[in-house]
Amino acid sequence: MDSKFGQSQPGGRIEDRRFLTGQGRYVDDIAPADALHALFLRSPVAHGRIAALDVAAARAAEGVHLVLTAGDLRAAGVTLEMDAALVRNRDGSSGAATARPLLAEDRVRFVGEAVAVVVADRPDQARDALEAIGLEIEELPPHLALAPGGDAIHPSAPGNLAYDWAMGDAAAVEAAFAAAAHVVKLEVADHRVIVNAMEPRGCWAEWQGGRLHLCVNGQGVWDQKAGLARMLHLPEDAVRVTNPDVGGGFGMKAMSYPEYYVIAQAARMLGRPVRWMSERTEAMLSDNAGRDLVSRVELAFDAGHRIIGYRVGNVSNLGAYNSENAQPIQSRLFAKVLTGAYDIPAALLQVQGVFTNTTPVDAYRGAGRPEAIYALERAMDHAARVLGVDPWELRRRNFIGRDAFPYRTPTGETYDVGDFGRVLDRVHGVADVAGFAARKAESAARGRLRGLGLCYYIESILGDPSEAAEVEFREDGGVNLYVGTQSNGQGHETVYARFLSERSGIPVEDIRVIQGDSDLIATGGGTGGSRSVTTQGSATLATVQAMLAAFTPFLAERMGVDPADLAFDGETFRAPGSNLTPTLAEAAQMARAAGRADLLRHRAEYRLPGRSYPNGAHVAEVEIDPETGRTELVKYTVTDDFGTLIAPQLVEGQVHGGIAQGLGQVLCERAVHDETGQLLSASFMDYAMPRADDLPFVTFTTAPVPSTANPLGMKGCGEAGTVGALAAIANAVADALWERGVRQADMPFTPHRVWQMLRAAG
Ligand code: SMO
Repeated sequence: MDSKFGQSQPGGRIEDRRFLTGQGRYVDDIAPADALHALFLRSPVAHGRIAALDVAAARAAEGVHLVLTAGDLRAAGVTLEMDAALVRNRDGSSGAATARPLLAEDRVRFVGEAVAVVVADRPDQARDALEAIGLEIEELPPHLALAPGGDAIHPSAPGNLAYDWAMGDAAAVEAAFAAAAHVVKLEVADHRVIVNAMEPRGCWAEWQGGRLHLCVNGQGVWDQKAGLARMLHLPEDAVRVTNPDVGGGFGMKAMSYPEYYVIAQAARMLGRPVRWMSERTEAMLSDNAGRDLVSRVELAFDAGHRIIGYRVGNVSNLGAYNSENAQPIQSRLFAKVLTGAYDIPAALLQVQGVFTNTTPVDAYRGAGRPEAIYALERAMDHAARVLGVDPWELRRRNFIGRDAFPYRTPTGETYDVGDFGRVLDRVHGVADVAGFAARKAESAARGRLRGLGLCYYIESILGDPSEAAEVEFREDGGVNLYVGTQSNGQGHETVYARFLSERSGIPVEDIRVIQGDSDLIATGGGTGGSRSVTTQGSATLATVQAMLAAFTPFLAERMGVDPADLAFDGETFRAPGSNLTPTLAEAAQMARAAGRADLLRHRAEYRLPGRSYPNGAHVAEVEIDPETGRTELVKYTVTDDFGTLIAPQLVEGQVHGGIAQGLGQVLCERAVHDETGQLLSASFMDYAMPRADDLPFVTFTTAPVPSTANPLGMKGCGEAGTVGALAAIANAVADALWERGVRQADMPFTPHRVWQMLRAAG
């Protein structure tokens, strides 16, 4: 690749001036001035039959324009049940469908489930009207255990078993375990967390000229557009969906939610804009949660500590309904990196999903891949301790060799390239692992336990492998770049504008990146699965190539040269025999003057020929005060292989954020329900988010091997920080606790829980 490209791009983010000066345009900032305010009545109990739902008083209340229940939606011809992806059971049948209604119809199945909506002139009027609704519920016993059983929440799922799925070669795994010199087993709990985007979910809708416009803080507009057309029975061209600036998505905002359809329908029925923004507790109750599974992990080793078989059984909590992508996460997506960075000949994943009377669970930063790597990497460190071998050596001995690529895993992924040994060597030096013993002694002198944890992760990027980019030369001399991905704060505007500028010579300040409007952009894959910069960059590159090709004959004629002699040097077109050296902007001006509108818009699509596999090593050191159980992350080092980097500074920022989210789950965050299914951790007083001073300085380095699966050599970086951080930090805690006799150490490592583990171990 030309050295002009790649590792350049210093300076801050273009969008930060807007964000930091209060000029961000978030969904709640830009609702139409005359929008009515909607509030949802939500179930106060986890499971019950709706015995009465009387909205007459609410309808008559001051300022109220509309009250809708499930019956009203049905009467208006709205399809009530949302769609969700289902997996195939082991016996070939389909995983259980759950007919999730937009508003609860005759049953409520989790605390926070929407039952009715009130639309009023002012929020306080809507609140008063909500309180005037007569909702009577006959309570049913909730099923809350992370295990099949209990009265069925859905008739389609007897015993609350959502699905029973498997992948792998059971016979080969059986044989490997029978032949093993050592078998190491570990149960790995990966508890439920609440995503807590800084900006809670919200939307507004307007109905204008027979068309619906839904503005929502999502991760892409096209799926939502299709969903609205389907559920509200509108032609697709009568639906416009926009995503403005979005304050954090993390997978949680990638899915559709009942509220969006209800608000859209309310606006349609009223012919007036309607707005809704969740409050924090409401968001904690109604946003899809993350993780929530337990994995039983078994590793079979030969006498030389080579892994010859791997078996994982997990049970995961789907909550009360299938959310859009929930069933595939702990099954198909978990399977993608089941065997991690290791050359394991035989593997088996067996998965059960269960319904419980809790908020639905869906994608959260990594969606299945952090869970798989967490289980595997906890087990690797555990195995090293049990077998009495160095955890670094155990990994090195089992790595897929650098010459083994492309490597096909037992679950059918083809890793294109990698050099895991080189990454591990690098991080070993940078993390000063050699100095750990001295640091541990120094901690001990202060009465602290110190632990070191390693995680070698690999990830598979996901999402739509196709993306498009369109460049439009504006009348004012500037350029619009239309993209199909969606920034939720990652800095796409900066990355895309600089990328286009570097490849087209168009000054970065002349480029406006336009995202998130289904009227302006025909198709797109949105943001998720660490796909954005790889797919959008590749598509932009294809668009630049198409644009240069389109201008060539036009300019050759103008310049009086043979098209074959015309070259673009990154800034200007040149040809021997002509002293004209137009830039692309100048070429566009010439085209406009010549009436060549076709040269003012250029669009190309690019489809990735394969997936890429970011991987790397995270090394964490923790200090624990055994008197209080307080755990502090004191040193953190990462070496990543993200392939070629387009914007290194922003990549590092993604890793920092990912580590912070991993640390949150490992040390403090946890969704806690009581025995009736009430969410006890439903505010920031009770749900502990990590804070800036919980994080040490993160040392970040890369040891890239460019991917062969896209023209840019990129691998994706958005989720990787979280994938690596979970096991690295948890392994460090487990390492510190091991010498005190703790053998089963599950996160979150809150002071109380760590103190209990130490006490229980004596
Ligand atoms: S958890 Mo993501 O937006 O694939």
